[in-house]
Amino acid sequence: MRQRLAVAVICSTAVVLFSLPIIAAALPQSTLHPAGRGAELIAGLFWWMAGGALLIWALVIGIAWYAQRTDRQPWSTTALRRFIIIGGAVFPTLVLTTLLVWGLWLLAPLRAEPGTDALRITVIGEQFWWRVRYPDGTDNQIELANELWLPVNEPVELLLQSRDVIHSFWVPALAGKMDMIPGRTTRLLLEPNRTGSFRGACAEYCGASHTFMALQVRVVERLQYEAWLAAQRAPAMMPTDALALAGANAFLRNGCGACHTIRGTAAGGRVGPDLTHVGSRLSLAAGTLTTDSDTLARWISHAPTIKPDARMPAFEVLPAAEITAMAAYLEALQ
Ligand code: HEC
Ligand SMILES: [Cu+2]
Repeated sequence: MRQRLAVAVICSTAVVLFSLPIIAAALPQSTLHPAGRGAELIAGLFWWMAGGALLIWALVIGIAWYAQRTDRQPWSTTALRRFIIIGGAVFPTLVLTTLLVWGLWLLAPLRAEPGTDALRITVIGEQFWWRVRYPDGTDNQIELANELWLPVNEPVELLLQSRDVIHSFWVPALAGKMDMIPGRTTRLLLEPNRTGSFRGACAEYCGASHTFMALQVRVVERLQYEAWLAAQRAPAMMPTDALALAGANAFLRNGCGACHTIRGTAAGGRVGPDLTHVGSRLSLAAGTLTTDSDTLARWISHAPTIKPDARMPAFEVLPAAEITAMAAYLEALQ
């Protein structure tokens, strides 16, 4: 009786465990709902492993169930020995060797070199955000932050670097993880095959705000990608609205330009994210906040409270009117 109960408990636990990945596949940041070639290969490996695990598990439970029957015939020593050698040594060796060979074989397509004319984007890990550099069509690059827009069905090579500690670049729907190591450039090949928005995260603990280091990837059609890049390439427009204009002055007067660049203005700092088009960004502070003016004002006054250890000082000592004006200015930087 007790054995039957044990089998029932084990079975229901397994059903719950095996349904977890199926539920997870529906979440926005899932390896199991791939949108790129790398992620597809990895998801394929996962499903075969999960299926195989289920099968082996059923086999083991079947044997356990058989073993607790009272009417079974005793086994001879030779039969038992053969059973242990095959089941305990030969079978696991075969299964693990197959998985190893398969895993190594997967590495080649994941590490392939894209053509020389492929899009190459540099992504640099910072505490706690992503500095992104796109080629601008000439020999120069434009600098953006915390989001990547990619044309669908085209291979893209990411050149990954870090300025401080080890970070790890991971957009589960598109490809596997790749460490960003100070002093080195690592590569990651992305080949998105479906349009949409995909969330990514830093996958290597990098400090107090590691959890607030997310990024958005937008996979779009080629034309939409080009329109976006052209808009990002343009310098910032001088605002026409009086409040935003006051904000532009306050931005320079309060020294924000020592850390931030706004192309087309005197602000040319290199410490923090480029803010030329910050109002049009999908998120603020690396996937943490929205880009409306209220949130911007809150961020400017209390950045390190919102994001512990963020390398941006709090400006709560400034008059509220100046903060509101700067927030209006930044929101208008579309
Ligand atoms: C000492 C350098 C420094 C100064 C001075 C500074 N910032 Fe920042 N700022 C940063 C850093 C670093 C970040 C990135 C923080 C993060 O996301 O982890 C940042 C982020 C931001 C962001 C969010 C950008 C994005 O795309 O996520 C805004 C907006 C911003 N700062 C506005 C300002 C304003 C306005 C001032 C002046 C009142 C200012 N900053 C002064 C370093 C600075
Ligand atoms: Cu990180």
